[in-house]
Amino acid sequence: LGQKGATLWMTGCSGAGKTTIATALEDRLVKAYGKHVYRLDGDNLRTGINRDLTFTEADRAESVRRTGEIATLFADAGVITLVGLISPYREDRDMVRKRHEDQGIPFYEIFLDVPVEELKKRDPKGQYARVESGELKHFTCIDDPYEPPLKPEITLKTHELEIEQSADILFRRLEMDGIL
Ligand code: GGZ
Repeated sequence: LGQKGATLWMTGCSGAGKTTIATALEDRLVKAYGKHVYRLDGDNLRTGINRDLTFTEADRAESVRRTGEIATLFADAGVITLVGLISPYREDRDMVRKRHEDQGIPFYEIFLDVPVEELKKRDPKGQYARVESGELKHFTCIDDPYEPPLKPEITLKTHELEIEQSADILFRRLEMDGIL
């Protein structure tokens, strides 16, 4: 009864395109199917529900856990949730996957696979320059770990695709799987 929810979990370094692609996909889902879609973005959540969390390994784990729990609640309400979180640790992401599997909620781990050299070139917020100058430390994918997914449902090399192409790959996968 009602519409089925799902979670699309986008993981990857800062600037890989998590927010951009989620926004493009949201647009398509709403326009084509009038779907209830919600975006949960790491940096937005950090101003509210995760405002008590820093960038230590333990706090990143807690941020992933909370975001995963929120996504399962939304799925229960029939919402397709698009998560954009660096979520650098495999173990944390696997835990979220398990929580979805246990509740029978479709879960897609989407790896935004972009070479660091490309990220430094993009640097939309000047973060990588700040890391370079030593102003910012323990930055993921530079001097803090990022563990790439071993078996992501989908890998997007966003530097080789247009934004709309990436969104389309995800859109078609959801159609094919009967989520839409
Ligand atoms: C990684 C950091 C850090 C450190 C601040 N490492 O691209 P941005 O800059 O504007 O957005 C990024 C955001 C990452 O938050 P997440 O919640 O997605 O990360 S995690 O899942 O690892 O908890 C980044 C900014 O925060 N930022 N310091 N040290 N990103």
